[in-house]
Amino acid sequence: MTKPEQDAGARLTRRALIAGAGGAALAAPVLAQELGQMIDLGLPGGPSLRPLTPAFPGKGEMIVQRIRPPLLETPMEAFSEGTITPNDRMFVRWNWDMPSAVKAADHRVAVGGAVKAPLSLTLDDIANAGEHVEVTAINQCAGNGRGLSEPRVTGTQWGNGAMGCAKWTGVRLKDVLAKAGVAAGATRVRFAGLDVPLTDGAPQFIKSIPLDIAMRDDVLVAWGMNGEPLPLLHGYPLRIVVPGWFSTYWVKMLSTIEVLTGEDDSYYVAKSYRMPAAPITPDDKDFPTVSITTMPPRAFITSHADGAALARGKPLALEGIAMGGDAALARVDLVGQGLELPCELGPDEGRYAFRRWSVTLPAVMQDLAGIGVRAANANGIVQPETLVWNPSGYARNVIERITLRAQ
Ligand SMILES: Nc1nc2c(c(=O)[nH]1)N[C@H]1C(S)=C(S)[C@@H](COP(=O)(O)O)O[C@H]1N2
Ligand SMILES: [Mo]
Repeated sequence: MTKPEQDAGARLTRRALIAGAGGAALAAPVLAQELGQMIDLGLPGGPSLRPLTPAFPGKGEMIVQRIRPPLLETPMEAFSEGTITPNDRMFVRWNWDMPSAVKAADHRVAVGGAVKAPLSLTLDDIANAGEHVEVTAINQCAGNGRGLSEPRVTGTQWGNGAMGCAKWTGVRLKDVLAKAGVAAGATRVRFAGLDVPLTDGAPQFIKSIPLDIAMRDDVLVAWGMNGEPLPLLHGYPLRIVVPGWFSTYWVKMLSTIEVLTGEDDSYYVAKSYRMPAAPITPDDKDFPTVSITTMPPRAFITSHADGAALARGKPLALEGIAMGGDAALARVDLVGQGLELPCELGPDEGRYAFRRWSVTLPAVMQDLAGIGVRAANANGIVQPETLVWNPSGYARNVIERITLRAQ
């Protein structure tokens, strides 16, 4: 009997990337049968196994959460060295179908709404809109790690690999807005991309940010990712980058910039990507919600997976990555087993980047159960001991714990 996923896979297009000066395109099918070995994401609600495949264009080994529209998760092992996530290991998330080709010469960005002069900008116009800026920033899905929620929540059952850090190059959004001239009464700036809903009547994926955030010096209309043109899967030719904010706002394949007056009542702002305004219990039904916006601090052990061995009687060197979220990382402590040990921090590559941490424990004689790392940021936000549960598993930042076995 054929599994439903295989039926879906057989209809698909092989995501072989053809990128050139003229644009980027995807061609030929990624078939479900091409998917490789399975990886266990350790999701408590199960099913926990996912296929690993290098078959997506421009991608190394990625965890397949969904083939189309693509949802690809980065295996944690990709975070074990350095702070930059290579383009071929960056997670991928599309809500709706993405175009399989974009021609650079034909691409236009409409700038409209509450502006003095509506514009239709070419890629050259965007590139000439202002100073070229590079920002190193973490791209993290608001639902990163939601598959680890207990009780289980709805949405893509991500492990912790829906995150990555890249160097983004572009112009300031405020310089692009200045070309059109923001009109009096402007409140928010909304973005749309080239992707369209797969089902009739479903809302388009459009997102907006408050005007003061849009005017920040580090909020970009970006075309570069780690020194290369944005890959198609990551939004060729242009995407929004809002450092410190969850990447749901980082609209890919940017085609429209719309200045709003008043609130944004569109689906993905007013109805979705929201969490309880104050902590709730899983039984609570009616509660006020707020949009998810800024990222809280998080830290991960990358040198050892859960259940890995440690050498009894030898010093144990642990290391990993951490992020401050929307503020600089202030510290990382190893916690658990009655420990509270400050970790050494690696080079600072900017407040929105991953930063490495390391710590060495003296001779360890037994299993280390439930150890973890706790990050704190410059705003005094510290990772909590217990999960702040919410129905969509957004903004997870509970201390992640592992157990190491003495051998
Ligand atoms: N046009 C467009 N942009 C989008 C999305 C989308 O569905 N369409 N998804 C958003 C979400 S929810 C996430 S998590 C990030 C993922 O970025 P990446 O695929 O480059 O990792 O893109 C954001 N930008
Ligand atoms: Mo996301």
